[in-house]
Amino acid sequence: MNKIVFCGRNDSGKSMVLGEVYGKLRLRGYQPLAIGSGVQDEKPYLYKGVDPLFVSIAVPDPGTDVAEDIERVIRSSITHIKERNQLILHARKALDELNKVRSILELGHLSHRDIPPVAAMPDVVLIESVGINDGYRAQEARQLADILVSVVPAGMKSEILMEPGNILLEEADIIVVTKIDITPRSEASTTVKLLQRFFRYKPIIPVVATQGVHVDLVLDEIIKRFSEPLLLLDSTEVISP
Ligand SMILES: Nc1nc2c(ncn2[C@@H]2O[C@H](COP(=O)(O)OP(=O)(O)OP(=O)(O)O)[C@@H](O)[C@H]2O)c(=O)[nH]1
Ligand SMILES: [Mg+2]
Repeated sequence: MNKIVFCGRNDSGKSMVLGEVYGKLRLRGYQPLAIGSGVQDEKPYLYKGVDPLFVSIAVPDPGTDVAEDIERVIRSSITHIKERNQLILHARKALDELNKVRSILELGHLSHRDIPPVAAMPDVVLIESVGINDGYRAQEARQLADILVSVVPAGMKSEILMEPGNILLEEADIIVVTKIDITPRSEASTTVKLLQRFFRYKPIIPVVATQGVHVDLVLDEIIKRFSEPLLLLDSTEVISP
């Protein structure tokens, strides 16, 4: 399962971007699991319409940026969804049985619509890092991510952006620049240009995360990376003897 990690300093807009990406992936037929790094992430996810069944909060140890036991968190979320689906199936069966004797017992009508549908199983994981204040340095976020999305607020000071050791910018697959609607135009444009100069071959996408402006462009870049070039090589090997 592809793991997409959203990293960036605190208050940069990670949760808003993650929530937007969740919704857009749903529209394209995926079922993401959202993993936040603190209670503060829950509200923006729900605001963006993330289904609470697919939200987990895994608080990392102090000083680290993503929870070490993320695999366990994913497994336990999936187990929870499976168990819930089992209960739903049992309830449907029980309802069928009940409906058989309904008229004899003179019960009111109950229908399958009163029972929630079975949930789809997650096929992609969205993980939010904790947003350590001093920048973009947490190695574990890169190690965990199949796709690393670094979130940078448009008003971020150039000195901080260009500090040596910001590996999460250097190694990001996609850089998302947020808050372009509330940052003075010249400041936002300086930030974007600076990033473009330093990371010439990376997609650098300015967005308004709160309103979802330009998030489709982020989605396109994410989905492009779902098809691993090495996997494509494998499949051509199978096709041509
Ligand atoms: N106007 C505007 N506000 C934004 C944008 N992105 C985020 N915000 C606001 O910035 C604040 C922080 O956004 P979050 O998405 O919670 O940021 P975060 O990086 O997840 O924050 P932590 O998880 O606490 O580190 C919220 O009040 C958002 O509404 C944006 O593009 N434009
Ligand atoms: Mg957050």
